Amino acid sequence: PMRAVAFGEVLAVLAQEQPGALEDAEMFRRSLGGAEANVAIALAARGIDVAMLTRVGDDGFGRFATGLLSRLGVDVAPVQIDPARPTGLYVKEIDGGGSSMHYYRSGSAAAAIGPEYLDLPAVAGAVAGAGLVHTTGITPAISDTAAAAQRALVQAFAGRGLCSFDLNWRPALWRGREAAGSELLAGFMRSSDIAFAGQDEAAVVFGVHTADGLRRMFPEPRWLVVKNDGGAAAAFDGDERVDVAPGRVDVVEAIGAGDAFAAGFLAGVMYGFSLRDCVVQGHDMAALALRTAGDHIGAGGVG
Ligand code: KDG
Repeated sequence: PMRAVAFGEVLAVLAQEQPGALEDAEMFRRSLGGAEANVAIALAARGIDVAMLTRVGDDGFGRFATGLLSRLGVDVAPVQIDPARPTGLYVKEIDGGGSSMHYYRSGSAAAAIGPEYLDLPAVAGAVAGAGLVHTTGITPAISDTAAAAQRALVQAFAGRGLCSFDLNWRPALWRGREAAGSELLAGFMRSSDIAFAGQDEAAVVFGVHTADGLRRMFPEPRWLVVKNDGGAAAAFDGDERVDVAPGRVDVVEAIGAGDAFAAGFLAGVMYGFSLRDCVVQGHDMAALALRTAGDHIGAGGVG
């Protein structure tokens, strides 16, 4: 099928080894995160030819991330190395019931990306050869220049292929500018062909509580998928709507499940599956992510 590119920040993850308060944690396991990278890894696992568009630091975490992506089948030729800024990082606190994220990413190599990044020959080449571009609501939150780069990418790609966008509302990144954030992300929803949103986050960001309400607010994307934690996902293709419940899963950790879902659905679209089968693929990929402690599904989520 067609080729894909994913644009966004790749993060090194340091996850607490033993559950408990972060202040008592002595041991951390290194892994890889970043919503768009998680999608790229899952697309590669589904046999899609996919390239990662990002910038990392000239540091060990950047080399780790690039090396792992490459081993998991993602084309890293467009990954730029910033000699002056670090690779973004987050610490995953694992305390009793769940995991929480603590970001160490302001001033990162990826946050410094601007529209000029798109002119790099390896980047322009990957985009020119792609039939699908995947972005999320995280990148516009990390810096104004990254938001501008994403807008330029989507505008340049419109009409040439499918723009996929996952809302991915991250309150910690929008604190104090929530209203501007929801307006910005509404714009990205409208300029996408395939849009994903969770019912909970759509309620927070757009004040809309139902899938039909979200469809009325965003008629533009041909495909719109509204996910519902643990419940049925509603998917629209034009006027058609299907609701598909997930299978039963013993959840190890939920982080990254939305990304795996998006990749499964996107692979379905790229392979020409029916709307229902695209959602089934989404749930299947999400189940893999739910069964692993890591954010991504490559190598069992390890590494
Ligand atoms: O969807 C999972 C992501 O949230 C995680 O991998 C880290 O990209 C990340 C973010 O910004 O939260």
